[in-house]
Amino acid sequence: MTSTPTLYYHPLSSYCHKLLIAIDELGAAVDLQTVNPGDPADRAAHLARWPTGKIPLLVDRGRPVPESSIMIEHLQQHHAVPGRRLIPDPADDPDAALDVRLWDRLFDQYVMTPMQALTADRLRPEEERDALGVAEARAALQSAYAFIDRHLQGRTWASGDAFSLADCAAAPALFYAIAYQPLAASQVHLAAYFERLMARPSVARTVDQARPWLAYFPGRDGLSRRFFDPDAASP
Ligand SMILES: N[C@@H](CCC(=O)N[C@@H](CS)C(=O)NCC(=O)O)C(=O)O
Repeated sequence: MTSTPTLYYHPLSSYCHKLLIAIDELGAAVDLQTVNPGDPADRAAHLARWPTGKIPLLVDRGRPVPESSIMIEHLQQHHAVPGRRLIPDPADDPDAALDVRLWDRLFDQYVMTPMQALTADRLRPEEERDALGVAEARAALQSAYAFIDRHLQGRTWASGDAFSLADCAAAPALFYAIAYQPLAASQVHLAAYFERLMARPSVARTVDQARPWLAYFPGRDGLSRRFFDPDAASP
């Protein structure tokens, strides 16, 4: 009998969004358990589950399965509705599988990472803010937007023809990054891709479950009003 894995997560977290989108796409049954990394007791309990203390974390049959991309591959292998995939079968097309992994890595490292640096800076006391670090993170985002925009010309999704792991990584990374560093007007391919991502039902549902929490996102003032209305919010 297949057991139901538990996903330790928080509804606002970008990497947790990556997992929620993938779970939805794969049709996987997962129990959700909220972790608040800002709460000392929650954090201590979570560190005991896995030593990095990061969310999301999947626990399957008592075994921790860390790191978002590995969790998604694990869910695909063991818990997906038959026939649903986010990474092509390497036995069918090894290059297609590699390309999906490449674009997953590029979104995590070149969009998610500088976006997280900007969030971390906003959460610091004023006197500990790092203007140089902020400038570098903004420049990193601008450079990533430029190469991703070029890559997306003539494409629907980030890799191949189908929605994939790479798009699961792209959606939350871009959702939060654009709030800090808007796209340039010329980046029309990336702008259109962002709209396709936001219209994808799995992504729309993930954004919807985050809406009550967006008032706590430090970059909330940069979010489009369709996602967050500061006048309607009551944090
Ligand atoms: N490489 C990890 C990154 C996960 C990550 O950065 N999670 C953030 C939330 S979006 C986190 O746990 N932050 C709290 C902390 O670092 O203590 C993955 O792919 O799962």
